Amino acid sequence: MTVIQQWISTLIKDYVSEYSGRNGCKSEWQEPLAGFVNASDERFATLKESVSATHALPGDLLPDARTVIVYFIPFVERIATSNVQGDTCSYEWAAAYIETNKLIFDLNTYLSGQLGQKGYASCLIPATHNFDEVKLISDWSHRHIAHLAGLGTFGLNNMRITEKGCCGRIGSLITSAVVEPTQASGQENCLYKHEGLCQKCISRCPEQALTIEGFDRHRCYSAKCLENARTYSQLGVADACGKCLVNVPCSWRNPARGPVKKPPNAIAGSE
Ligand code: B12
Ligand code: SF4
Ligand code: SF4
Repeated sequence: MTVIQQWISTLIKDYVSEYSGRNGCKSEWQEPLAGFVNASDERFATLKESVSATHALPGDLLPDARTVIVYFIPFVERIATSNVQGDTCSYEWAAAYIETNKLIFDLNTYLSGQLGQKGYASCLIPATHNFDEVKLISDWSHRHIAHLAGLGTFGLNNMRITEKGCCGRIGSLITSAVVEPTQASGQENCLYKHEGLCQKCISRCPEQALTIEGFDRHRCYSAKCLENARTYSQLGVADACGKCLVNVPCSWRNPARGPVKKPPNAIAGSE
């Protein structure tokens, strides 16, 4: 890791580790992962085809853009475990959705301030709700930015599966600071894409919005996310679900790395 990569990664880790408990925030997170992509990387142009013709380039949002910082903030396991049972998303998952969106906004504001003290400009991007409500597509896809930075790989459940799994949220920030880009490992992390196995995410979807043939984003949104938003309206806009992320092999780790080694005193068959 270079000095500036290390500096930014540490700012992100320290900020996230100290966030829980502030202003009544009850959610907790594991240590985040960060990646970097050169703002003039030619692959940004491909997002106008793979995401939408109106997908922004970094320079559209920050004229002096040099780097896009992207990070993945994993939830602690209890938040995902709470969302395993039933078809309605758990209270903890809904609250973590809202609190992590706020965390991403606050973290980006903090990073922008730290970069500003060194003379660099930044452009803040929200975690979500920056999408077209008819097409359900955003002009800034954090997942695709993570793809360009080599942070995780796309799973069958559409999530970025990182070395710390997929149960968490992604944020990004454009800056005029020059930071060396990070690279993909070259390995598929999803067991289905890696070796044609698993498909557990598909069987967990209560609405059959996620199938082996594809993903029906409108069904996911109207049948589940908006229903959950109504259930938890007292929390804010919790248009979330996440059943296809929890209790699956990629929830917490990169499953393509092989089975988890049991500690020496583990009881056989206790999993
Ligand atoms: C609009 C939106 C939605 C819509 C539509 C989702 C969709 N898949 O299109 C709705 C409301 C339905 C939704 C639902 C959910 N969302 Co949402 N959503 C977004 C939002 C705002 C924009 C996504 C977008 O524009 N997608 C555009 C389409 C075209 O791209 P895509 O969805 O990523 O699909 C692509 C991949 O599948 C890709 N792909 C597959 N394999 C490969 C391989 C390669 C090599 C490449 C290049 C691409 C690729 O191809 C598709 C087209 O390009 C982002 C935040 C943001 N601004 O980025 C969050 C976001 C994607 N959502 C997120 C989450 C967690 C969810 C939910 C679990 C809800 C929840 N929080 O409980 C569900 C999951 C549904 C699912 N299984 O996909 C997270 C994902 C985190 C992660 N680990 O990856 C994001 C990034 C929010 C965040 N800040 O963390 N979401
Ligand atoms: S549950 Fe299995 S098939 Fe689905 S995304 Fe995770 S590893 Fe891939
Ligand atoms: S978020 Fe819920 S409704 Fe949407 S695809 Fe996943 S399990 Fe299905």
